Amino acid sequence: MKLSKLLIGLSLGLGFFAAATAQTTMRISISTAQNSHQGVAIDTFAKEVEKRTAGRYKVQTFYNGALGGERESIEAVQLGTQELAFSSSGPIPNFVPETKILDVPFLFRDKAHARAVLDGPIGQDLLTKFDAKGFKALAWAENGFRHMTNSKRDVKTPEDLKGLKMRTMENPVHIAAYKGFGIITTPMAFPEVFTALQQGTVDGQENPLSVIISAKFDQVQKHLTLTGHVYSPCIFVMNKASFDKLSTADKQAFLEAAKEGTKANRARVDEDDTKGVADLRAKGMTVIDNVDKTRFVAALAPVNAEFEKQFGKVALDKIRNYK
Ligand code: EAX
Repeated sequence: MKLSKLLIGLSLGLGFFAAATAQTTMRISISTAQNSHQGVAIDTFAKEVEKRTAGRYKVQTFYNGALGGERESIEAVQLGTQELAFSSSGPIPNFVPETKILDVPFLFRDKAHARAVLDGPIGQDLLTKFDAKGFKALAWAENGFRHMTNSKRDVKTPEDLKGLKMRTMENPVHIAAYKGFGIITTPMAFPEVFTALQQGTVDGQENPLSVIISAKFDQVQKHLTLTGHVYSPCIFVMNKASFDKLSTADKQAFLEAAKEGTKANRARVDEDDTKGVADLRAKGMTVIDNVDKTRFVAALAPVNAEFEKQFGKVALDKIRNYK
């Protein structure tokens, strides 16, 4: 009799122990390499989630578009076939149209301005718009100011862009803007870009230094011009149902882990911006770092008039003038 009671007690104890230490594994993906501003974002996030939930949750990290491009990954998070993604804002307006305004060229003065807007009431209000679309947006992060690269010629003025076949993100605001420069636009998921540049399917692309460096675009692009024409946020998105299932404490843990990821991400962008130009020149790229940006802004005047109609001067000025 005693042995059976002992065995029942033992199996119950093991059962409770197992329940207490059960670990749920979730997946998060990026389209850049692990050794990048996006890689450090999700690696920090994953470490912080496991630490802050005492091991109740483990986040498996995937790099280089292993689970698909950014748009595919965001779709998978919306459907719930993938719990988390870290993405640039590129494809986001296709899911949450309110975020389109962030992609307007020359909207932000510098990174400090962009970070203040995203971390302040304007950016935080935009995060709430994700809920109705099946996402919990955990935090804004950073891709950086985007610059133009190509394999054909130096770009010193907006006229030099005319006729270049450039890969763009699958982003309606970018496509409209770059057509305004006379660029022949080819929207494409990021994991296909290196090969497209290598094969000459497109002449060029545009991305922040952090992406140009981590994607080794110096191997397939000769010319870089620091146009800084668009500020590109990144974002941590989670499947809403997966987030809602978390305890209050674990919800807080995921939100704080995302904030820690953003801190590491922004620090890496600052580091890349500091040394990136010298590194890329050392690797053989010609870098034009003194363009007259007012000429590029002026070249977009007709398109900007459209953006003022689309987004409203008040909303645009609210961002432009945010301190
Ligand atoms: O990883 O698709 C793009 O150009 C985005 O900048 C992406 O985040 C690069």
